[in-house]
Amino acid sequence: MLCLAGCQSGQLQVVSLKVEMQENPQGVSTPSPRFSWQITSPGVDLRQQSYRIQVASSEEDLKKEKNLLWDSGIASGDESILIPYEGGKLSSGKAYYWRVKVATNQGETAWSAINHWSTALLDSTDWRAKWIGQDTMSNPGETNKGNTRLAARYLRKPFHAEKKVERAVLYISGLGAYEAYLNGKRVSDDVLAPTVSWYPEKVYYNVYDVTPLIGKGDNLLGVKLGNGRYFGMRESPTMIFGLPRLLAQLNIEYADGSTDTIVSDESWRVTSKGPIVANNEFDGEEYDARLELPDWNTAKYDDTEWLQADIMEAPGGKLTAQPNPNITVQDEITPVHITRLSDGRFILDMGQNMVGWLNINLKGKQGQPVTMRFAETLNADSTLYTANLRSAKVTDVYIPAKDGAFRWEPSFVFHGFRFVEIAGLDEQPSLSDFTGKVIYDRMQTTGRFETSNELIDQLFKNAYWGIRSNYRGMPTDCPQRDERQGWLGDRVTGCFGEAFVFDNALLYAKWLQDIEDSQSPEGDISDVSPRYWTIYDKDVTWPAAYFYAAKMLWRQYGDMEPVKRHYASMKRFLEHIQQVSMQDYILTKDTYGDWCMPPESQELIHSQDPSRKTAGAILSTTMYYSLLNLMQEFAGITGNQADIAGYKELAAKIKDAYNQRFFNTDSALYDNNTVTANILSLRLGLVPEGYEEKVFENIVRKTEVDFDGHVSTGVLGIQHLMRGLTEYGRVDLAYKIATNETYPSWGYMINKGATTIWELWNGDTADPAMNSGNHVMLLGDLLIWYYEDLAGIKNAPGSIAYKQLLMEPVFPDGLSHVKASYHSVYGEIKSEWRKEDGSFSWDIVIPGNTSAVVKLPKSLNIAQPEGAGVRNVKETESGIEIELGSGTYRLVNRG
Ligand code: RAM
Repeated sequence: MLCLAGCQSGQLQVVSLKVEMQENPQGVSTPSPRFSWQITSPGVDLRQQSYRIQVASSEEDLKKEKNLLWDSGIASGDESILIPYEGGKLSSGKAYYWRVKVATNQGETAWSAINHWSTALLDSTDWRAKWIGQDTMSNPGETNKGNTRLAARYLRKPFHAEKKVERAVLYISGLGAYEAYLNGKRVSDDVLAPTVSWYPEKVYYNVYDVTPLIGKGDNLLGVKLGNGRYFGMRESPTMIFGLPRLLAQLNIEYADGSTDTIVSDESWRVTSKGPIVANNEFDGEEYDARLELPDWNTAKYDDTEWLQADIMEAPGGKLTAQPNPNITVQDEITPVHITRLSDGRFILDMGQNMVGWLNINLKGKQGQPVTMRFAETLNADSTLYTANLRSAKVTDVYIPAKDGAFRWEPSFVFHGFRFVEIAGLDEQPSLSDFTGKVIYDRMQTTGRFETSNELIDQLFKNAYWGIRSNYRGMPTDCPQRDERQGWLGDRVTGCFGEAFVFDNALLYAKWLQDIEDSQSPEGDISDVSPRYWTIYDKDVTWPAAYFYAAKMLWRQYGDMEPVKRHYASMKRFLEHIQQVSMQDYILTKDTYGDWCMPPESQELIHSQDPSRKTAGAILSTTMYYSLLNLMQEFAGITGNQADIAGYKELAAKIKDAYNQRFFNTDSALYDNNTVTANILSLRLGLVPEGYEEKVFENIVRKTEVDFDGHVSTGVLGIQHLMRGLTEYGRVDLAYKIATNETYPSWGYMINKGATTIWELWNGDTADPAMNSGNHVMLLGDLLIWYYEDLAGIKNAPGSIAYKQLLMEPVFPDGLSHVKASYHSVYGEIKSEWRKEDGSFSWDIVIPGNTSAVVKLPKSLNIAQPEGAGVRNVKETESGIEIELGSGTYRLVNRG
């Protein structure tokens, strides 16, 4: 029986209002920002029939419906996400207010709460500030050679505000990273701002409403400047663009209508003789409290000892309002254990591999450095294991100015660590003296996942920590060693899985811009973008992330802009690769192979056994083929229909040539019959019709016989393994792989103490030269499988952003309970099933203004549902198919 309960609580209303996917954002630069909302209702099968949006430049005007900049009028239809503004031209640097109401099949809502956004500086002439800094390295040991070293810069500017302030907005960029203060108070809790970029092409600035921070009379704008990626960590291969620099403009509007502008220029004062004597993302931060500049960021400080600020050259890239949120402290954890080593040092165990820093509250001795070194694991003798950090020193130093208690945390560095070695303490500290600050881009956690299987749950937790560990204005490969780069290959398919757990829309949209900004004039994509390591290899499998992530943003969030914005650049890449890397319709260039597949010996990083390795041409040709298919879709949605035929034709020729070359029709084997070769051919659509089952049988045989039910793929094959096995009917094998505890498997990592995901299947035994404990690339399609297959939360064919769900869970033997939720752009989707002793129940929640087709197999003997919300029920050969409107439902089997 289908029981209907009240769905979302409360009355019919519009909630979760967003502009450009953010709540009340500051500094929006697009001329037609897009509005989104969700609708909740106590009733089921809620459908929006029309909406009406109003925009004004003040709340009063909006309430009185006076001087409206836009009144959409009653716009019929069920669209409720990313509706573009179509009103009068928006002015630069202004605040705007908006509200929306909708009509539904259950009545009309009241006007929503009033929300707002502000525009960025839309014309370059709005900027009057100059780039400033200190153009010399004036402290001992400072260098831009080798491992760089440089002290933080402190900059300040006093100003007066005699009149009542109506609105004050700070527009600011500081490269590599800044912290801004007004009258001693931080202007926001963002850290390591602004977001990273390819500086020669793009420089991001942030916008903060600082009205409440301005006082009557004397005021002080102060900024601390760190090195970040601008004064990079190494001379090579990471880059150094130049000494840190600041651009700041404070626009003040007074109540009497007059205005004032405070800009960075040569009237500012600067010093690099402050307490942060060194800050290097790889090596750590050194803080000498004896050099503190008390009250430097307030009006009362005397800066006569400071220097006049130098005018610095602009960094070159286009000054652009940052479209994505900054990094913030997103979580805090306390350590679980502390050990004293025989030499008096302490080892702190955070209980979790995390990324961020340690806030310490300790007792020190004047001038005696307290040194903290960070690492992911320990040696057998309980000392830190640092071999896998390569040249990264990952060490923070605090030098107390006096005897006694102090509290400190760094400003311009972060570390990837679980363990901290602390030296320089005379007293045993306690666990509560330490707080681990977990940092990543400000974003909502959108997914929860629990099952009856502990390992499946732990693996989800490891994935969750791994993903949040590697978001820092770009998705990075790792957070701990001297690398930390935006490697494309690691995210090709992973980005879809990540999007179930985190709202990563703005992060990925921004990263696609980094990728385009890093493109070579010929059209090649750098395997690392922003290209702090420039790698133009004319290959395919890593650049594929550019296309796949654009598709993810469209499918998962309904955001078509990235596809539109980058279509021309994607096309250029494909044409370039066709010219330089295609021979007889085979893509010949591949750099990394099926990277990090489990090697034959546990000490190896990469396999040397030809029978395990997949030929590069197989990887690049299958992936290129899939990009041509994606481009056909992209061409369709961007109005480039004329391109479709060309892509189709090329794809067909590639498919033919590929099968001629690599497919053996007698045995249905691809090349040397690796799981990766077969599964990519199958899942990416290259297998000749009629051979699919046979190719699949090879995958199963290889996995079961040669690898004893274990994974045999690297980063490429793993992108399709779990879904591929499930799609062709072997969910039991997929489940076995997901729950294996012996090598190679995710469970093996967990048994060896991993709290994140390793770079290598054999991360405990392999050479430390390339052996991070916190990578996400081996997750492949695991999280997609969790959500789409185990929980059955999936876009219906052709549906975008879960407007129409296809809910069809799979039920591997051994799993009796799954409880999953996902916050889609329309609202929270839930799926919780239980299958025990012949009884079955499934609780699902379908958000307002969406619908679902749910499918369950005949074997479950589901009771025919009825009632409101049930739009249609079909008994089919294979089971039952029910079409449901929004609401909360419970499906059970016939008793
Ligand atoms: C490693 C990186 C990354 C991978 C490249 C090819 O150095 O950590 O994960 O994409 O190599």
